[in-house]
Amino acid sequence: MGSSGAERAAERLLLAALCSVCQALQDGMLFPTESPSREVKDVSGLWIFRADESPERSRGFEQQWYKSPLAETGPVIDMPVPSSYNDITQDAQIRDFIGWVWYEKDVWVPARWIQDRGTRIVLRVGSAHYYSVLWVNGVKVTEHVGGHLPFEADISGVLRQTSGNQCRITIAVNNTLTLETLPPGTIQYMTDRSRYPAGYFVQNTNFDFFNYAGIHRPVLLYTTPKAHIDDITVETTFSDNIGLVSFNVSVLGSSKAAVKVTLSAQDGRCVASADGSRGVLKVTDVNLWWPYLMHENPAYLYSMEVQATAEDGQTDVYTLPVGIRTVKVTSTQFLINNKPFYFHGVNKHEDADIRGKGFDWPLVVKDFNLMKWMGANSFRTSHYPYAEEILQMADRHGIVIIDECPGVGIKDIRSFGNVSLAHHLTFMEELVRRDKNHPSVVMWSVANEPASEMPPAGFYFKELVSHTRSLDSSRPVTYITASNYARDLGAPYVDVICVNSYFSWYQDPGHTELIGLQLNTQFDNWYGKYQKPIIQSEYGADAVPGLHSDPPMMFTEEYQKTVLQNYHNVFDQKRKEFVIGELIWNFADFMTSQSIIRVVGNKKGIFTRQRQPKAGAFLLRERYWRIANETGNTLFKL
Ligand code: GCB
Repeated sequence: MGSSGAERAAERLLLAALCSVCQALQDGMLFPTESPSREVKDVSGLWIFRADESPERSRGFEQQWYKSPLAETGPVIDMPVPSSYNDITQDAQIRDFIGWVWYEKDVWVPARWIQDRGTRIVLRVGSAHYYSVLWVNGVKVTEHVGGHLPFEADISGVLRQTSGNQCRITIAVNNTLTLETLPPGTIQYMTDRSRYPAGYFVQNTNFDFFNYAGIHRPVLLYTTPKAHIDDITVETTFSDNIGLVSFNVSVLGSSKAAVKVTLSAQDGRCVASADGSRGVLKVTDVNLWWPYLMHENPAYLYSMEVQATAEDGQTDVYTLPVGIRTVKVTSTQFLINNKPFYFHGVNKHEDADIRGKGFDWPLVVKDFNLMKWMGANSFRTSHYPYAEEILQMADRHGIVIIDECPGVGIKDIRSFGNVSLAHHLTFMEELVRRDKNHPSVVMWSVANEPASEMPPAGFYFKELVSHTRSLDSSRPVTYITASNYARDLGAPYVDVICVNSYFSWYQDPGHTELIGLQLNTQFDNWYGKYQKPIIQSEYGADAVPGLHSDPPMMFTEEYQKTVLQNYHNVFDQKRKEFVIGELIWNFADFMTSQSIIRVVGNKKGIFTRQRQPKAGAFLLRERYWRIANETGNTLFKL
């Protein structure tokens, strides 16, 4: 691949990034659900796949692979969707591929969808890494910059104009990361011909997880009536025993649709209703949404049915789960429903054998079972937004979420420029639009460990945090810092200080006896300077499962346990003051790129990548249940 290929790919990325900034989010992004007026057809499953291995990665576009069946353009292979493509084959070139890959699937669209001109047909991709272009029957229908978030296109027109109810979906996905993408990266050409062949290049990144790529979440076709509910925004509060749900419904395709909103309790009883696209519902004897282990009846969800009836009499119906709760931050506390909430939880990754970052229900349900088993009440979506289905599970189980955007590895000063900032702001808009109605989401995290000591970081984070607040005033905003309190330029703008530290691991490796002193200093410095509550948003140590030594040595299960115990001693003092949470790094072992500091991935999991507990998991389990019994409103049995 010559330099022009990657430059062209980068250029395409850039153009699309700018384009999406100009369009700034007019439409909603409701999760597709079935209703009396809506149908959903999941077209995930087996797709065909072709990586564009041409030196410049541009052959697919030059030869217009989207115009004809992909198999006619050259050799194709089977590829499951959703899944990362990297670990599916035996081919290291596919595992490490950088550039455009092509996916295709032929599906049938029900004839009645096509015939009924009042039906709108939408194609939606849950997420693809990172830059995608979508065609239906050879016609381009949309493109999208950024992984981890959904994008969709109204394809009714294309289907009605082309070959009836046969629908060939082609998706080209490019995983190239540049200084302006999120996360950022650089393509580096190796020009020393005595060491590298012509055109040799690598993708550099500054994050510690494998750069999995492909179509990571389900691909759906769904319908709505032409006049349809485009977006719903809900905000909740309460006073005494009265819950208040303010709603705002936007309808597209009709300027005079009559909107009716009905809120039902879990037993189906209607508890409030209103007419109009905006308003406030009052719920007497409200059942609040409480976190897991904070209440004996956690995660109470009402069901809000929205009906929009257009002039022609057609009604669109959409049902949204609603949890009524409040979130507030003081200088020493995090309050949920006006009661102090202590985060005892985990950091996760979307990561597993074979499927990489591909969405997988068995894995999701297993992970929730494990979190509940260990008494975790929260997790952070390190280092990017997780699948919507995961947030829905968290809503239903009362697991509290810090929702993070993929601002990870921002270490190069050129990634603090205007183009990067514009894309970052747009990303936050898309994230808030998607996740704003989840009661489980209690805080936005705009980045992880950026180079926040570099001078542009002050302006960058001021803009980013204030823009996020303007999108959603009901939740606090943070970013995760690893820099020294005295050199951090973004901290003045956040609501909660989140700090990552690895005493006795990256600093003073082997010296667990220093943790107490260093961690106390860390907390006192940050609190002394900012008087904001603090979450220890990462701490931990690698443990290769089955490796033992006493006295403990690095990489053994005993060492991981000892590090945790030393941190916990300090947390137990400081949580009486201003420390409001602890999130272990990491829930499970996960894959990284190959390097001399990783032995087939990062081993800081308290579970293995196959979700089996290491010694540290049992330690945390005892601790979390004990804390729940001290801080919750009721007694729980382990
Ligand atoms: C960190 C990063 C996380 C890494 C972790 C580690 O500070 O936020 O992405 O995986 O440390 O294990 O090095």
